[in-house]
Amino acid sequence: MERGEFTYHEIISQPSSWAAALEVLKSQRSAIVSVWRKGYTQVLFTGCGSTYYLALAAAALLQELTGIPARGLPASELWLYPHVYYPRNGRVLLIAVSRSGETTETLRTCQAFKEGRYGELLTLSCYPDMPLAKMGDLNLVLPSGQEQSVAQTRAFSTLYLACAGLASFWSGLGVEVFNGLPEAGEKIIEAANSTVKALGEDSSLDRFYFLGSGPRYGLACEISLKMKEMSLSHSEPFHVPEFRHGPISMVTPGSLVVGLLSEANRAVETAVLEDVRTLGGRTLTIGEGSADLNFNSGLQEAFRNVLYLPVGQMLAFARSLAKGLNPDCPNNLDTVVKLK
Ligand code: F1P
Repeated sequence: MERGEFTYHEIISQPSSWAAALEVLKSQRSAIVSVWRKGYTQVLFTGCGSTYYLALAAAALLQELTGIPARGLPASELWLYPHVYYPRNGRVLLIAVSRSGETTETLRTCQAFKEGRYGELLTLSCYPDMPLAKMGDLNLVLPSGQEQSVAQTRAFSTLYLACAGLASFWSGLGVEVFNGLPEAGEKIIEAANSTVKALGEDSSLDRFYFLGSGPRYGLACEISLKMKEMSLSHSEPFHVPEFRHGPISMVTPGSLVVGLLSEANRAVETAVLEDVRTLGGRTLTIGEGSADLNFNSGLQEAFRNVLYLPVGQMLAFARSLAKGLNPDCPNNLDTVVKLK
């Protein structure tokens, strides 16, 4: 078997996995809408590792679209410090996300949430027979996200897309906001291939920074995690303008700063990347319209965010192979973290 065979297949098959996820959303629409009718003072998304970063991205998107306060938190925080995070009054919607559906911290958080009667629990996972998929008031299962690799790629983007689907339903929209997304995914995977391969194989690069603001910050965190897990490289995520407030000191000719550009704040964000180039650092910009890698999707910003993911995953994958590693099996990491 080739190094990275599973991960490669999981990365390039994402668009069809997204199409399958959209079908699940369509079929569950009325159940999803009725969960929201109960009314919440606070929505909390939770998960561990990749799915924690997903929680950050999904919470930002949900609040942007619905106006209801939403936060993303690691499951361990909610499990160990519930009083720091649950409001004293009002009803909470907890949305627990897990590829495996069996990560201990996530399960313990959900159990304690139910026992504490804080509100409703919605779960999203990829395996119907795992414990998480039986715990919620509503359980959404996205089998197309299932994976053989340890590091999440297809699972992350598919579960994230499902969360974006919740946000679209709960803001009164339908799945048609995602029309053309799988096709746009195929296009960006094809268009980004040679650029990310060349950067991934460039041994003069020794540090990577991923910048994303608003609903893109959690995605920048996830891409940075891919770089660590798959390629054992120094990598950090930041909100875009935050990069100037200290991290910019680290810029050298061996730095690659990747900008997940927005539409509304494009000028502010590209100025940060210009500063990096002035200091001799390298940059790569991704977004709709003028960017090194242009999605050219025609989709609304809130519903095309998932397109940043394959580009970052492919960069990490190329770097991993170039370093002689196996992207399918990151060092010291298991597919699921189970505590005794
Ligand atoms: C999340 C997790 C991550 C880890 C790796 C494997 O599990 O364990 O913490 O970084 O990507 O997955 P899950 O609860 O989403 O299955």
